[in-house]
Amino acid sequence: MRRFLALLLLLLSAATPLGAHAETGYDLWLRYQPVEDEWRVRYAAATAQVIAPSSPAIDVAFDELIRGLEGLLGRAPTRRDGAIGDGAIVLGTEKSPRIASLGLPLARLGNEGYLIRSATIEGKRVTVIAANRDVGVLYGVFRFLKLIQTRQSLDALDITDAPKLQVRVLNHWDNLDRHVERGYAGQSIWDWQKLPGYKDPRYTDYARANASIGINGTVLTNVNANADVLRPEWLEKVKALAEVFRPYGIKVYLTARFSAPIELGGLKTADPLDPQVAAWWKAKIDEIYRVIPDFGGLLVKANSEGQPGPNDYKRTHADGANMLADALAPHGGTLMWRAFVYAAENPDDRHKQAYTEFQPLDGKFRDNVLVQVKNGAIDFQPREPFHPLFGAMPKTPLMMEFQITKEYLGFATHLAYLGTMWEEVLEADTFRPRKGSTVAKILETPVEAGAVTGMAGVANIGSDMNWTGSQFDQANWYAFGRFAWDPDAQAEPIARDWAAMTWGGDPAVTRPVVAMMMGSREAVVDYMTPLGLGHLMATGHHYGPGPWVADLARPEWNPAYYHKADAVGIGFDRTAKGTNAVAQYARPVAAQFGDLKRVPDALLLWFHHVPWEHRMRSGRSVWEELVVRYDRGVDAVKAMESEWDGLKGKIDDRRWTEVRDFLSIQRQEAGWWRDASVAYFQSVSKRPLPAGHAAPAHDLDWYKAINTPYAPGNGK
Ligand code: GCW
Repeated sequence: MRRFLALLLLLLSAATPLGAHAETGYDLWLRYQPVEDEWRVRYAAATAQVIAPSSPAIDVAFDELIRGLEGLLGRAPTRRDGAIGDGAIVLGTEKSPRIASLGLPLARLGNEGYLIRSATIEGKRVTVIAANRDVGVLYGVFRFLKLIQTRQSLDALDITDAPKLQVRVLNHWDNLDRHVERGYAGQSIWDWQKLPGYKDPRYTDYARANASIGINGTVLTNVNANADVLRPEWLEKVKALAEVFRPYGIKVYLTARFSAPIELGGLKTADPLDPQVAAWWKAKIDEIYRVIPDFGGLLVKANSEGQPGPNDYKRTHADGANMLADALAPHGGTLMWRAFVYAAENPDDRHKQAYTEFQPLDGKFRDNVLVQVKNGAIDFQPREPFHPLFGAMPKTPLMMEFQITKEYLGFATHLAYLGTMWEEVLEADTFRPRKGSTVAKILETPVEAGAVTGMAGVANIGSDMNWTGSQFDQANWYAFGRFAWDPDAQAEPIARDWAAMTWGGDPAVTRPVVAMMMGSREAVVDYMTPLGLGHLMATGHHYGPGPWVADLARPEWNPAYYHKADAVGIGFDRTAKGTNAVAQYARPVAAQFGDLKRVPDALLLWFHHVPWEHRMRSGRSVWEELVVRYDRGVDAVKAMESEWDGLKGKIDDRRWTEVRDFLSIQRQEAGWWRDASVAYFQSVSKRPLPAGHAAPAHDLDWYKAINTPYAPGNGK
């Protein structure tokens, strides 16, 4: 009986909100599993103590510290105020006299930075986590817990950190019916039907996860959504979410459909220069701020892929953005205006259209506008060169838009760590205005003192138990937060942190996990779009290969538009002999990309059309190299599979099995991409496969006949 009771107790004690889902992945990187005995001894002194006056952010920081210590160390002695104890982890701001008396260099930490320092207060050895604002203390607590999660020493700590960008937001492409455009992790986590009455505890865990990586804003709705979220009854729902997120330093933002004055306001026009239109928006925005006083602002997709916008009235993007920005400005709100535009009527290379349209508007946007630019000029492909707008609008705040959800990198099942892709873009040198002006530097450097900076990530979050559709896709959410905090960060240490927090501290596990992650994106590039190819996926849902597609209404929707393969050669000529898109880059960059001898292999076919016999650096022809790369990609997935097999028993069974099964799906789909692409390109090149490379399993028609109308995430 005793035994039974003990067992029951054990089971019950595991049934805490996060623990209940232990090892399904629900806990993300905040698992707080017990450290090994030797570390428990080393961390023995740690005691949570808060000396800051209670506030929503301080309270959640303290709760998190206790939760973390309890999980990691199996105990969490706590104190509130009173005498300082030995080993105390002291949380506070300058408002706490005992913190102020330490004379810490808090000033340069700004509103969100923090400091973690070993110190002595009242003769006791303590760890101070201090900040100017309460939210900084919360960020500091997460960083402190990470030290334990990644088994660092807690002695002689001297850490200061502050975000390099101000606006660090997720963009949810979530519609009000809970369909997530390009979502592969179930439905939207926003259960609008039950809001505002019921606030799912999951919203709190969402906020915790985001705060742990420094994300401070979330755009709740899809850039393609209708205007309904701006109706009063919906704003009440948004308010309920804002209340949950507020203690975690997270502001809510919404998308604004440009035609809302017509659809909601009954006006005849949405012309941004029409006074009635501006008045309607002003009233609407005032209304939003009455409901949500710290509302973050609006995000707009205009005149892109059928969305309404100022061009409909022969006005510029600046006219549209400024009208909304003016209404937001009195409330301190920010307007994010997307530069992802290309027009059906415009026959010019799609690569050039955003630059052509936006660059001349440099300096014409209000101060509270952030122009949101995708990392590349086409559309979140597995590899694209950096967008030529970075560095080309020195008077306009530009924010980065990355896509965390893997629309073009294998949906949820393919293991593809995007940290390496983002690092590649962020460290790219724009040479604007000079050498060393990396994309990261451009994002970080305000265009004038006090100007706004930011980064957005299209979320991969949904209602799936594991949040992101797969265990490894959590790493992409995590890495996005880290890069938004510090665009100069490196993918590998981020992967190491994530792996240790997510899979446990055993190096026999983390080493292979990190190795898999670091090579994973290149594997996807190889089996989908090697050598600078891009946009070769099937139509609509974008699931699987479709390089043969050439019959869609708009030219730039067709894969054939991008690869331009014919009997003679392959690739898109964007040099001066072709569309001259290279000229949109600074001269040294254009010179490199535009020169067949200097362009990196990885971008060859992005910028050049070459004959099939073109010699690569490897000595192979481009045709042979293509096949070699496709096979290399498939082989890399097989290698990941065997690496993962070796981890059986070293990690919990449920997550291990899920990853194993996903890798097997990935291997099959990588093979599908390889075979279909090789079959197609061979039908065009009419060349034999290089020796040692197998013929596709089926003929081309077989691949063309594959039809998957219910693949998830399609737009509506
Ligand atoms: O990548 C494309 C997607 C669309 C998306 C669009 C955009 C939200 O296929 O689903 O729409 O980009 O970024 O606006």
